[in-house]
Amino acid sequence: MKGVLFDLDGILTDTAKFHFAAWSRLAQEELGVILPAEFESELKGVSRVDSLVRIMDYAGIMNNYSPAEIKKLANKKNDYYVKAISSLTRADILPGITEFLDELTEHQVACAIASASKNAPLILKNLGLSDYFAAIADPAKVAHGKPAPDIFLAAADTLGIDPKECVGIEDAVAGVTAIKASGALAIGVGDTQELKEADIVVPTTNELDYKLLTQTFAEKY
Ligand code: G16
Ligand code: MG
Repeated sequence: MKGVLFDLDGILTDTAKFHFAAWSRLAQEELGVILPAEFESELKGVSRVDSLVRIMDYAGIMNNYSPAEIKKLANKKNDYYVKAISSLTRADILPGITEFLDELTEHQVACAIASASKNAPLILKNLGLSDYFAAIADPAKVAHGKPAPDIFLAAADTLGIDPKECVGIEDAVAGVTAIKASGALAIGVGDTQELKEADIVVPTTNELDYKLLTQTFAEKY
């Protein structure tokens, strides 16, 4: 195992609540729609514009908006979201993550970010985690979002490591599918049943450690 490819939202910090709050505000103010709570998990790992398309689809108003209007609405949501994440600090890092990153650094395992979020650099900076990552794959440069493998392939490529020598870590079903399709080993964080496609699932980020990764890797290959 030479590299670890990290999803960001739901693995390093919990931004799903901020995404949901921003979408809820936009949906209510601009579209006159109240979003049901299920949307919080449904939009995990889904790109910004695709999230808006899903919301409009749900509201049955997809055909009422031009591509330019969709872009404008997506930008508005992002303004709300960026304002919310500006208050993130080290205290918002999920349990065990800093210790896990320290361990990986100690063992000279390269780390990269494979997130659908265009705000990943800003989030890492606010959490004080930027220095741990040798690369942040740019979601604007990949053709297909998760569950396609593109962002994980791009992250491994920026590290200069074969995806087969990498482990990917994800909390979303689409993300686990993307990791498996890239050829990397998949670690799921969350519900075992929901993330059953992963090579191994742990309930929380606190259970992530170097030994678990190397053991799972050794069992697999
Ligand atoms: C994240 C979130 C999604 C969000 C997407 C795009 O993906 O889980 O809810 O819509 O990024 O974010 P942004 O609007 O900031 O570009 P991931 O892959 O980090 O879980
Ligand atoms: Mg995620």
